[in-house]
Amino acid sequence: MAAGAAEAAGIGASAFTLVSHALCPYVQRVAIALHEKGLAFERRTIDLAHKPDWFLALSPLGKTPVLQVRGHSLFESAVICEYLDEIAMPALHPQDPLQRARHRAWMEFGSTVLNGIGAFYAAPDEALLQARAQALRSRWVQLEEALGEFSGAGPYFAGPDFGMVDVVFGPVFRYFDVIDTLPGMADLGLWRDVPRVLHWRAALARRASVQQAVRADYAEGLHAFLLARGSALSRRMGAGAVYRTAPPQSAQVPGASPSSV
Ligand SMILES: N[C@@H](CCC(=O)N[C@@H](CS)C(=O)NCC(=O)O)C(=O)O
Repeated sequence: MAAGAAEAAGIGASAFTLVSHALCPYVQRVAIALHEKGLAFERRTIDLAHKPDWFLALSPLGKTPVLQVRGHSLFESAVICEYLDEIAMPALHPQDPLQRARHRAWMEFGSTVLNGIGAFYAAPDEALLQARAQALRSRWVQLEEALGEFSGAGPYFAGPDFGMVDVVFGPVFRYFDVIDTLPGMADLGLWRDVPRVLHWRAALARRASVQQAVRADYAEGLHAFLLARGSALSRRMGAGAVYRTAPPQSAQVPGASPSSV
């Protein structure tokens, strides 16, 4: 990265700067991992609908997150999380290479679930919305089975210790803290007969690192984002709907309208 771009980005005062978008689940992964490691960091939040030049100079794919470390720009959230796991304790991956590979595979599964969530909230009509909801439900059923194998008495993916698969799924489940409140969602039966997944989701929602990965106005920002999609879900929400369960606690609401977050 050019030094000028770093200056424009305000990077340099702390060892880690996380270039963020307020709703991005991949950014949240990095924020959670940094918090779990006790590593202080600064945030630089951008509007993905209007990507600044300094950001495009840092991010080869034009995506958040970017983690700025000693003048270097790291991109791709999984890569960044793996890096953080190599430089600071506590370890978020198992020691055993085979188990570690299995956990990485479930991290990748988490990325596929995020794509499924994006497809769900962008579904153009009711038929597709319902089909994509059922596709998501199938993912929860797969996770229910995986938890039976990995989690034991829980509460996390691999038992008592919080790990990298938990880092990935904290942001996945957070979407549903808003989505579950939307009209007609209960009828879709998304969470029927997946008690282990629900137990896991609740444990992740209580984790300080997961809670602190977003701003206080996240729920309101996500609600506004979903409402603006022009999708079947937006129409269910209704024009002019205001999110009331989690009133805004911070002044800045994201102005970004990327196609997905
Ligand atoms: N594989 C990437 C995905 C990152 C990603 O898709 N970020 C979204 C926001 S959540 C983004 O920057 N989108 C802007 C764009 O694609 O133009 C990662 O894990 O970091």
